[in-house]
Amino acid sequence: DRTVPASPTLQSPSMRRNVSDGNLVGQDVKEARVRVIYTGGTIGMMRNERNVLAPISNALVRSIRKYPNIHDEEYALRRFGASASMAPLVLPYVQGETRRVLYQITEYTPLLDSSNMTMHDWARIAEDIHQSYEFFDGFVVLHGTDTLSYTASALSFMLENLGKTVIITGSQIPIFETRTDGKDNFTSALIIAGNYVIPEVCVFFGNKLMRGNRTVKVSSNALDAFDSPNVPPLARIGINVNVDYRLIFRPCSVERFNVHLDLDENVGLLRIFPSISLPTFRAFLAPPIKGVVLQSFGSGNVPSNRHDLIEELRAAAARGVLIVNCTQCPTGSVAEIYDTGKVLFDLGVIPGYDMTPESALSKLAYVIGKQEWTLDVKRQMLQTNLRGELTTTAAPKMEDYDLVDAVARSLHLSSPQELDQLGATLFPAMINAAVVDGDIKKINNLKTYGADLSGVNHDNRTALHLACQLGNVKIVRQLLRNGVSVHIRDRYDRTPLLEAISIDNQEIIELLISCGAHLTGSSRAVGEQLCAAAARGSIKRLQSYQCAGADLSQPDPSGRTALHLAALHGFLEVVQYLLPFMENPQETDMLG
Ligand code: ASN
Repeated sequence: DRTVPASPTLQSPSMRRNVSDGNLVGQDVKEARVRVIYTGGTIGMMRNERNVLAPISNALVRSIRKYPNIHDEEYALRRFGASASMAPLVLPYVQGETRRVLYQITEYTPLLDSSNMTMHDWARIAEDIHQSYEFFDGFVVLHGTDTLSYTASALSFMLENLGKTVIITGSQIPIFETRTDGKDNFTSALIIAGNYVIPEVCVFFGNKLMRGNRTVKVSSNALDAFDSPNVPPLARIGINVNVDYRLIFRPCSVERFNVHLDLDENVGLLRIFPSISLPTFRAFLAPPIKGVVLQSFGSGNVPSNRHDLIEELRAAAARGVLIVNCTQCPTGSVAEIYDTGKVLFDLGVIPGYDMTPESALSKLAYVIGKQEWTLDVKRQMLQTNLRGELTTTAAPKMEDYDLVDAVARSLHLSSPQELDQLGATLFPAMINAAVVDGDIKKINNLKTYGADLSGVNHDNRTALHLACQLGNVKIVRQLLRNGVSVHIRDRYDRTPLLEAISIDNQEIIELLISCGAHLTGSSRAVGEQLCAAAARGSIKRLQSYQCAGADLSQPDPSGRTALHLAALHGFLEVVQYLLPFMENPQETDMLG
C-alpha cells in the first residue's frame, strides 16, 4: 500500500490546524516525517580501547532519546502512548517552523568511518531512499566528513528526478561530547528536511546548506569544514532559515523519481604536476581505466611541450577513455584561453568547467555506468549541467533584468530585506494571475524576470495547486516543466494531486503521477474518502483515486470499504466497478 508509512508507528498526519503552540500534539499539530540514514562518521563515534575514535553501534539512537533538545519525549508519549520507547523520535518544537518533525533512524551495520566507504555504500543509501521515498517528506544522511562530498556528489547523480529534500551531514566532534557541532548540524538538517521542499542532494555543515555536488571538505579540524567554492549556499541558518530559492536546481523533466545504481569503478583522478614521469602517466591511463579526471593547472593547462604525455592522452582518448579536464584551483573554471590548454580540447578531452574533482569523478562513474548511452552521448552528458554541478558559460545575471528591482526602485525601497519581502508578495500574486488567465507566455516572462515559479503564498500554496484546482492541463504541464514541486503541502495539508482529484481531472492526475506525485496522509484517511465517494455513487471519484495510485479495497477507520458503502446505498454500477479491486469481497467489516 503506497500510503502506509514504513513503520506502523509512524502514522502520517490528517488535516491539522496551523498552530504555533509547542504544547499541542497529534491532531492539533502539522507533522513532517523524515527518514534518517545513519552510515557512521565522527558524529556517532566514541574513543575505543586504543584511545582513538571509532563508530559504536546502537549508541546514537539510545543517547538521542535522552537529549531533550533533540527528542521531545513528552510529545512522543502523548502521540504514541506506551509504545513511545519504540516509536519515532520527535524534534522539539521550533519557533517559526510550521511542522513538528517526526524522524526515524536507520542505523547501518557496520557503521563506517567514511574513509572506508565505497561505491557500494552509495548504492545502498540510494536504494534505501528509493524504497521509502513515498513514506517520508525528506531524508537526512548521517555520514563521516572525510568522503562526504564524494557521496553527496554521487547521490546527486544517482537520484534521478529527485522531488524531495535529501541532506547529508555529520560532525567534527561526536554528538555525545559537551561541546559538539553534531547537535546543531543534525537538528538543522532535520528542520530543513521536514519543513522545506528543496529537491536536491544537499550538504548541511557549519550553518550553511550547500548543493552537495559543489562541496569540498576544506578543513580537517574547523567546524566550518565544508565549502561550496563556485556556488553560494542554498540556505543560511542564522536566527531564521533563509533559503535562496532562485539558486535551487529543479528537475524540469516530466518524469518520476528513479535511482540509477550501476556505477563504473574504473575511474580515477590524475593530478598533473611538474616533471610527472611518462611511466607513471602511462600506468594510470592503462586498461581497465575507462574515465579519468585530469586535474590540470590554472584554467585547464598541461605541459604542452611534453609530447610524450600528449601522445598518451591522444591514444587513451582514441581507445574510448573519457577524459574530463578540471582545474586544480579551488575556485574558477577551465577555459580555452592558453595554448597549453587548447592542446587538450584538440585531443578530444572533455571540458569539466568548474566541477569539483569529487563531482567530476562520481559523474564519470555514473555516466560510464549508463549502459544504454553511446560513447558520444556519454561525452555530451559529461559537459552538460545535469544536477547543477557545473556552470557552462557566463549566464546573464538575473539581477540585470529583475522585475522586483525595477518595482523597488520606483517605490524607493532599497534594503535587502525590503526587496526580499517585495519579491515574496509580488511574484506569487502575479504568477497566480497568469495561471488564472491561462497565460503561458506571461508565466515564462515572469520566470525571466526572476520569479520563483515554485514560490508559495501565505497559505503555502503554489501556482501548481491553483492550476490543478482550475483544471488547466497546459499550465500544469508548463509548471512541471519548470520544475515546480509536486510535493508541497498547503496550510491544510493539501497537495496539487488532491486538488486534481477534487475536480476529477484524470489527465492532470496522470501527469502529476508521472512526475512522482503520490497520495499522502494515512491509508485509513484515503479509505474514508473512498467510502464517501461510494456513498455518493461517484464512480468518477473512485476512478480518480485509482488513477492516483489508491488501493480501492482500503478500509476507512471503522473497517468499512467503498464496496460496503456502495452496497448499502444500492449503487449497483459502483458495486460492479469496485468488485475487481476487492481482495476478499465476502469479508465483513468490524461492525458486522
Ligand atoms: N574520519 C571521520 C569520517 O569521515 C571524520 C569525521 O566524520 N569528522 O568518518
